Amino acid sequence: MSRVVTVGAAQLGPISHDEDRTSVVDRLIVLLHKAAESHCDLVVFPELALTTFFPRWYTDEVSGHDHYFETEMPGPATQRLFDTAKQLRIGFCLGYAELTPDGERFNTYVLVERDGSIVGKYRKAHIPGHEDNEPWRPFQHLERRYFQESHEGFGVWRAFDGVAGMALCNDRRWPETYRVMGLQGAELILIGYNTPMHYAPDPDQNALQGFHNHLVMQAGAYQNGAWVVGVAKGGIEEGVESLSQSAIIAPSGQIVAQAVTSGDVLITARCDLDLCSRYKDTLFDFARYRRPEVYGLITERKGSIPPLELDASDAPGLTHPDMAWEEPK
Ligand code: CDT
Repeated sequence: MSRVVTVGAAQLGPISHDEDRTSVVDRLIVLLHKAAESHCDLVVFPELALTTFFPRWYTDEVSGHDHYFETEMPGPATQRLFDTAKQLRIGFCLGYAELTPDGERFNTYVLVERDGSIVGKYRKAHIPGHEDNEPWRPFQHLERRYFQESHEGFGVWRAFDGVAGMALCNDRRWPETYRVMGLQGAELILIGYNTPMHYAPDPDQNALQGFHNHLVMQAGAYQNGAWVVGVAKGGIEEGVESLSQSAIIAPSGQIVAQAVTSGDVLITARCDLDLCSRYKDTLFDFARYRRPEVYGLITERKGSIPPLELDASDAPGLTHPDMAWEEPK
């Protein structure tokens, strides 16, 4: 049986702070109809696809942005999206800000099957930016103020005739994200992003945003033998320019479809999930070639700790901080 999944990456252009959910959901539904014309099985929307990227603004109270959060999914504004997708027999992945009944705030992705059933939810693990107002920046990146780090990890689910997993924006820069899913057999990794072009801590990186975006996703696809679908909310939103360049990447690491504009646009690709085994069963045959026994530091250590700087004459042979120094006999 062929396992070709036709995937649509539904890139969004800017959403202004006063655009209401009805208007945004209308835009998503237009893209769903385009996806139906292209015979898509699955449409992937970006991170925080229902609102502007509000962490660019500071509020004294953390609850100051709660009107950008969803307390239910589907909820009153998003039920139409679920109903339309089900009618069209298209699954989708949608990013939104989630406020739980316990008052926890997460940056969340939900995956929905073609029959309208919810496959799974992913809550963002790597939360970038800062917690407090930093007025020296031209705009804030306060994800660490408005979202908690989830501890649920990178799950995968049987869906779309294969094994699918999700990640959100900054997650895509970390190789562990893909590998944890790869170790669970992920064949389809869905990633939404909002990436400002300006990186205040080191503006020399601004010109490299597009390069870094594709670099990490192409590497993640190839090293894990998986399809990767990276979907942007791009363009100039509330005066801040964000990267577009949404892409669908094959398990070979090659980009097979890429957005060339920065507004609402659907790009599609026929993703043959059987292509994954060409990489998973050969060069990246994990069971045969991986060496977890020499990767211990990956989970034991968080920050990097270089070897001690010692005068070689003080400590001949000492090469690693974990090695105890013994007096030579
Ligand atoms: N949304 C998101 O995670 N954006 C980050 C910006 C990093 S700079 C604070 C990203 O990694 O693209």
